Amino acid sequence: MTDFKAELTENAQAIEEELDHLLMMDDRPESRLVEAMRYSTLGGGKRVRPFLVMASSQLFNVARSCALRVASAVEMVHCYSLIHDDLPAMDNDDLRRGRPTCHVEYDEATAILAGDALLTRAFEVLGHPATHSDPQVRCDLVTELARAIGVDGMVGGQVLDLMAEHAALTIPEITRLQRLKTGKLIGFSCEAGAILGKAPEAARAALHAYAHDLGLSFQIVDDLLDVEGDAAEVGKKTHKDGTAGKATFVSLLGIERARSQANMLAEQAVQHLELFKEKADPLRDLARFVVNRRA
Ligand code: GRG
Repeated sequence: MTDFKAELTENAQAIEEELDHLLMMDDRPESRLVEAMRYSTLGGGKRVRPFLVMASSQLFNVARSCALRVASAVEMVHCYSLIHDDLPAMDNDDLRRGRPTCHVEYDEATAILAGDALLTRAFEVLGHPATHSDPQVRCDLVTELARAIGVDGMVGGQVLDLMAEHAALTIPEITRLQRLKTGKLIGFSCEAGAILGKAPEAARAALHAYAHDLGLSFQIVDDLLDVEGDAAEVGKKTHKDGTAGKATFVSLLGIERARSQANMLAEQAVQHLELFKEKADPLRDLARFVVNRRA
């Protein structure tokens, strides 16, 4: 696992450089907006989703420069979702990645616009010829990402999450909510390599199945960290779900069963990778990292 942590850090460094380049700031009247976009995107986060894009791309020998652009676009979308999720109208959080949230550091209007601009920049990056020489591949990337993060994906999941504050959800309902809210973007990250590499359908289906289990495992661990974690270590406010009276995997299953479910899902995720032999080792390590993480 120590070697894997080094690999994750190395990958995060490469993503940081690419994001720094893609979010370049020059001197113009709207620079404060770019500064807020950079504030919320650079210098933090585990970069799990970009790692998934890079690792899935390696399975199909995709050019590193292309994979880095897609990985960075995914991270921009993730950071947009964090900025908007932290706003007073949503979770009203003041701590993210160990620092003041975007609307606290800047102001609410700037935070809304920084999120909007990160989202649109992500699609601009995917549509650029440097991302892939084949326009059909670029079109597929754009369509699949849009599908993953719109009403049938992340934003739809967020709406269900807001509604959950006033409803007692069951396990199947929470599972569906989380599959949309976090699972779909994780799914796109895993399948991005197959899209870039024009992989056979069976390979893409295996990655889809891996992501399906990994995404849920990731979310259960997030719920566990909310209960067991310490804000200084996790980098965001903890004990939020209990305070809000929100039904989560942990509140419904209890800590022990939630943990064993997360472990079981991570191992199940790994089993979908057999087709790729040892080339998928980074994806296997990532699944094990996800269940053992402390932040
Ligand atoms: C507001 C459009 C909109 C969407 C919000 C994904 C999401 C939907 C909100 C993010 C807030 C949140 C706590 C989501 C649960 C998913 C999750 C565990 C996010 C944190 O992801 P990590 O752990 O964070 O990968 P880092 O900081 O490491 O990138």
